[in-house]
Amino acid sequence: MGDHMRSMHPDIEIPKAHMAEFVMKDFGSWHDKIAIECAVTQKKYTFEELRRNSINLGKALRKVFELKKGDLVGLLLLNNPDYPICAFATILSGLTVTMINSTYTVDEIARHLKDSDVKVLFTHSSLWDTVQKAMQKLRMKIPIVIVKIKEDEVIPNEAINYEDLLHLKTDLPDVVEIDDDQVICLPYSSGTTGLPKGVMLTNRNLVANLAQHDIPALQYAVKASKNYQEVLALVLPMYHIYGFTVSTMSLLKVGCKLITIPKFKRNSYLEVLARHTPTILHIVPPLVTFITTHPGVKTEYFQRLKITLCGAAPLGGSDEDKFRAVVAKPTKIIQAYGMTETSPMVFMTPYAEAGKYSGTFGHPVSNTLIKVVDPDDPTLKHLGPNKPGEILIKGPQVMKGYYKNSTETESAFVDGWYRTGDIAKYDENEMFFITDRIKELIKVKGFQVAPFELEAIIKKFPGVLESAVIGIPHEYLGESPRAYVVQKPGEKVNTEELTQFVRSKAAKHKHLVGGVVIVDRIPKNPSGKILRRQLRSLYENS
Ligand code: AYL
Repeated sequence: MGDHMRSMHPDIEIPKAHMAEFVMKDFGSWHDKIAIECAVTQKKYTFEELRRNSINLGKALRKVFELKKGDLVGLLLLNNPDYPICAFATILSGLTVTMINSTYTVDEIARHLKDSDVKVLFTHSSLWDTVQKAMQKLRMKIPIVIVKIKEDEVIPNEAINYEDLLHLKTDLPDVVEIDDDQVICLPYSSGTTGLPKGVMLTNRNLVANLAQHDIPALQYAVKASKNYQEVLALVLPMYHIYGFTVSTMSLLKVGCKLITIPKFKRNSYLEVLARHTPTILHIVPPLVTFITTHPGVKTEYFQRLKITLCGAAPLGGSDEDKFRAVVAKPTKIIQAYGMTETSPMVFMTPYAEAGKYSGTFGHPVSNTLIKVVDPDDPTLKHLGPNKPGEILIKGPQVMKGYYKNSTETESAFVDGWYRTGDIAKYDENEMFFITDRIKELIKVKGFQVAPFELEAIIKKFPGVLESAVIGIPHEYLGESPRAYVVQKPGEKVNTEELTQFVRSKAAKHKHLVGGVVIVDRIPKNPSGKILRRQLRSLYENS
């Protein structure tokens, strides 16, 4: 056993390419096929339209807003056919795209805009008021571009119409050359601790990761041809790295048709499955639960299904087996593991091995080095098989660092290894299994919830001395946040009002569905760090 383990896949050469051009490289071969279609409005683009519009919009962005290399463009958008156009346009123009969660509250949007120094924001009329409030809060004014969801929408006077930009005539070059090391994408993640931070993903990170999972991905996604096209029901939001890179970028790259719905609703999802009978599903564990338990789900929806990818949160072996039983076909379900900081793909079950084992996310993707270590061992010695330990990662997909946050960047790495805060083990076949999570992060429906962020909100509520938030198991959500609250001496906290207060400040997935529990004390170490494990066992039965 060596000092670390290497991916069992042969190393690949990471192409030297501009990320957007890399994705669009083969678009010409299937230019007239539909690339993306909204299941609700039926708005659609062919691959050629997607490419042309991306180039045009990119030029207009540079012309109208006089942006310079590396400037931030914010996307506060629902899933819709124009989303990838906005992203490609930004990247083709040498700018950086930051995806903002479209379910965010005013406070959360304000924080994201401020932290990322967004210069231009793309959004919808339905989010106009929220955005205005966020900007008032920040006392800032930036150009807002409105992307219509419905044809007959009225656009606010002060806004810029996306369509006008798309049709603007300019004589600028199609593409702005960039260095491989330039940050092109800035999604947000709280990592192992603290508040959400901008994750600096470079051109090389994203090209590498698309190439790294091209090999396993191509084994299931057939490149579009005259008579054949894969179809994906794209319901995971494109503001999350899973929806952005794994679903949108990597599948457009092979000519797959993406079916979008603006907001996930159970019925719309069922309609997409019924009408489009996708060949590929990209899901998260709560959707596995949905598919295996909802009475409206019919086996015939899966008649063309070839492969299902599931990631972002743990999926138990028995849920995987139940899923196979419902979709009936001998479908392959592949688990993937990764994180925003790793662009995101790190582990994936190889296609050939899918279904042979349950509850595993397989091997590291190519060009990836892994260590499994005792998190408390300062030498960080690789433990070898069958011993659970923290996963450490090295590879071309690992982020450059956190935006404007060198302290957090430094603590995220040790000797060049990225510390995941996840505990896993691998067996004799080098199949990996997650066993625990030691970082603060809570995962609700596969989305991140940073306890520190909720604790900061709770602290502002009358009567609260201090609080600690942890995730507790939830049947459908995976986990749900629960707050343990200590009251100020002589004061009482109204837990219902506190729950309501959090609802007004934080997006839905962060709501205190796990409840609020009043306690006498919160266990901490001498430097004041909350001991969440101890807290968990202390109040296990409350
Ligand atoms: P973030 N099993 C268990 N936990 C997981 C898994 C998995 N398969 N995948 C991700 N996680 C947890 O940044 C883990 O704690 O990225 C990890 O540190 O929102 C954290 O989620 C990262 O959360 C894909 C499809 C990766 C999805 C993803 C997940 C991206 C989530 C590769 O192909």
